[in-house]
Amino acid sequence: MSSSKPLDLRLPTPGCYADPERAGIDADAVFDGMTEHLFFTLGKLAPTASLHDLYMALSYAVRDRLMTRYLASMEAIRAQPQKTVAYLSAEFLIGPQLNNNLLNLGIQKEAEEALRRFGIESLAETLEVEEEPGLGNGGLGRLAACYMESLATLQVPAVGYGIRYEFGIFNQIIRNGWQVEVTDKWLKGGWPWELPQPDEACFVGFGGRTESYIDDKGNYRSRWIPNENAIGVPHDVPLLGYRVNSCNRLRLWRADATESFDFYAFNIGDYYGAVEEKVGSETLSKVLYPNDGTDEGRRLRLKQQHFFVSCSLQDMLRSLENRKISIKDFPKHWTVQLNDTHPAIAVAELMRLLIDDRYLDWETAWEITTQSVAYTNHTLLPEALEKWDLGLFKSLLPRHLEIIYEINRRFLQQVRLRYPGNDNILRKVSIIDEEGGKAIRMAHLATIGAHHINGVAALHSDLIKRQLLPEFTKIWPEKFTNVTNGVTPRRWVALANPKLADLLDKEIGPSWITNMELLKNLESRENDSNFLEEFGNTKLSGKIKLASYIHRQSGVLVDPSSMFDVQVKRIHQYKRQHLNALQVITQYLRIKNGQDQSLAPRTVIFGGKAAPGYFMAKLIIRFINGIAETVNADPDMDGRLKVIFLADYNVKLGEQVYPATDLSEQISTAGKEASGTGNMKFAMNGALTIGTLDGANVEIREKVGEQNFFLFGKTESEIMDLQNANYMPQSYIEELPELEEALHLIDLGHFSNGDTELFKPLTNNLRTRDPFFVMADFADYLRAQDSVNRAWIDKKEWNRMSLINCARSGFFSSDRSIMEYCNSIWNVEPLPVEITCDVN
Ligand code: 26Q
Repeated sequence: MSSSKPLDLRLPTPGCYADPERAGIDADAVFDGMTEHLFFTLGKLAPTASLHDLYMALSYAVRDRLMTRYLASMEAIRAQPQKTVAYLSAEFLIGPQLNNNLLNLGIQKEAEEALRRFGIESLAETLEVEEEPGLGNGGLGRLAACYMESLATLQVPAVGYGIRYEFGIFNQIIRNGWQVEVTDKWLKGGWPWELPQPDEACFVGFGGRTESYIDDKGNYRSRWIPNENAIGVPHDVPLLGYRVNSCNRLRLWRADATESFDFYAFNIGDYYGAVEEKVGSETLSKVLYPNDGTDEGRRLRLKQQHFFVSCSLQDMLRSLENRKISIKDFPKHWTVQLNDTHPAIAVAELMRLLIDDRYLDWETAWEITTQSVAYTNHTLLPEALEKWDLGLFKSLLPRHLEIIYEINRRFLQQVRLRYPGNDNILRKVSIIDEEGGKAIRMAHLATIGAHHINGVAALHSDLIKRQLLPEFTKIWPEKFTNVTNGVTPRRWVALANPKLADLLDKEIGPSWITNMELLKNLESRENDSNFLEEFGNTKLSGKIKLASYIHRQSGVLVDPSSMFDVQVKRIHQYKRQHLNALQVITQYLRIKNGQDQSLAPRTVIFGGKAAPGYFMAKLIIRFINGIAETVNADPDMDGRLKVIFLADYNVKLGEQVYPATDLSEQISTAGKEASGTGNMKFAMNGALTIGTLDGANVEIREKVGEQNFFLFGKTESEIMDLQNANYMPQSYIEELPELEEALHLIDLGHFSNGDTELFKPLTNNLRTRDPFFVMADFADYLRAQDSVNRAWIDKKEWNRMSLINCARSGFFSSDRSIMEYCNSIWNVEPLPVEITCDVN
């Protein structure tokens, strides 16, 4: 400590959990905290500390300042008989933590000052060294993170439960235009934000058999004798709300080997056998499955799901037992949200824990389960709907299978009473899929076990009812609802776009950050040229920053005054990055043919990862890079067109991209994108959208107004009609010479150094099957892009539309989404946390 004051060593008193000195939030206190951590925690001397050391020291100092709030929040939950949200998700894509915590604590300036005293000029360069934990694939994982942030900000008690993958989503590098996957070693430099809690570890079983027995009271019971097990060790990440004391817990389970089972093997000298089992159970939390959208049905994935779900439910039950609360009151204390079907095994596991371990009868257990569990669906794509092969499931979870059979038997009985003689409906709603090899449909298990099922945008929720689960909707219309996704303005505006945030503070006052509807007040300035220019300048400064990043990464110079036209998201055929890429080729051809008078100068930017086994998606990345190479090397394109593929798109890069975007590409085939959340981040940051009537685009367009949105493409029902008729992409190609020419040029090898075979799988697919109707939407997409070009000419008008997009994006704050979940699904209330001692 540089301060000469003695440490205040008062013992913790109620409401005051620590030495207030150590929780001080002025620059002096932060500096002292850093000094202490450098020395005692990191074993470093200030003069020789690296930037990474300083990042660690600052992070530890900030973490200290979370602790009072975190422990007070945990204590408030323990002491109050109030409901807590348990958000179960296989993915939490929380992104970098330091700046978020500084913002929410309100000490960005103080931290910057403290760093200055160590000779570091800017906070930004320190933030740069933080590794983000890539514990998710994309939208679903990031949504979980936005929701946890809003829950804390709204002071709603919540625990996020998930897996602490040792290796998160792979890092993407681009080699010769192809994606190459590299292991994500996010823990290698030490990650200061987690608190391991080995004393709260839980046991989980796998495999083995079940048996019946008669208990002391003469009742027939079943029990599970697993033949393999693992220990889940909680690693807790404190998640602080914005300028509140509420600091919730993200509890991520790491799998450890158990030793007890192997003492026998060990004793008889089978040392390697014992170690093998240890290695086996440790692989459980090793790696995140990188395929979003396709269900691979892999054994280890099912093990991961059961592992984290079982640990989490045991943890919830234990919390009641510790507080001497009756298990029957579980639904009064916990509301369990399933983030897609990945944690849907919870329905069977909660039943098992209640019946086999706590000896409740079936009816009571079922009542508890169905009053606690709710399910969010995130996809309609048939290939993404989770199904587990029955044999595989039985070999891993034999007792759960028995329970699922019983759930199904009772459910089908009800359905039979309601629809006598209708075997067709029974087949359709059964949890067991009897077609082909028998399989367990996890969406059916979740739907039957949940009190609410919601989709993530109005259109999507409607399609769930009409197409995905129509029979269930008839049976339980009241269960089905919508909660349109949202994103947190703290990360996606305040952190990502400080220039815009400053302007908003100045113009409408700082309350927008927790009340995004206030952005509406910007509309009064829509005709104020000076203000529009100022607003436009925040965008320009975002573009200058991104341009410099692009230059550093790829050596390509892009012009910040050109239109930044951006599509960042997972690479998937339904998201149609190839539609965008083809459009770029037509723009290129127009320039080549001297027909570029009305074209706006554009920098077209792509970013996103492809699932490693998804050939077409990887070929699309290669295709974009092929186009980029040709276009960027052509002097005719100078000042007119540039194409960039940003490698390794992740949360951190997203924070650079959203503020720098003029045009947001949201061009999925109608009916395929459940919601999208990037679309919201773009709009909040003032980008205009070119998009289809899909997912939340529909609502974005409604809110921002149709004049301020570039709409194109077939509607969901038109797509259905095409699908049901005999869709022939060739007929659309023949009608459009520009499209024909673009495809022809690709086949000539123009974007592949003369290789005429490279992109054949792509062009053949588009010419013959075109499963996502790229050809059917192409002409209308070109038309919409032409109106984008026209709109770009009038900068003031563009800025006005941009302002309106930002001003009307308030609905897409995750605070609004979370309030809807609280009121219409969870029935939970905020629990403000008081801290009595002075943490200044
Ligand atoms: C399933 C089984 C086996 C292996 C992997 C998976 C798996 C993993 C991740 C399946 C799907 C995902 C992720 C899906 C996802 O991110 N969906 C997106 O969710 C967003 C939040 O609701 C929506 O905005 C997007 O529209 C939706 O695509």
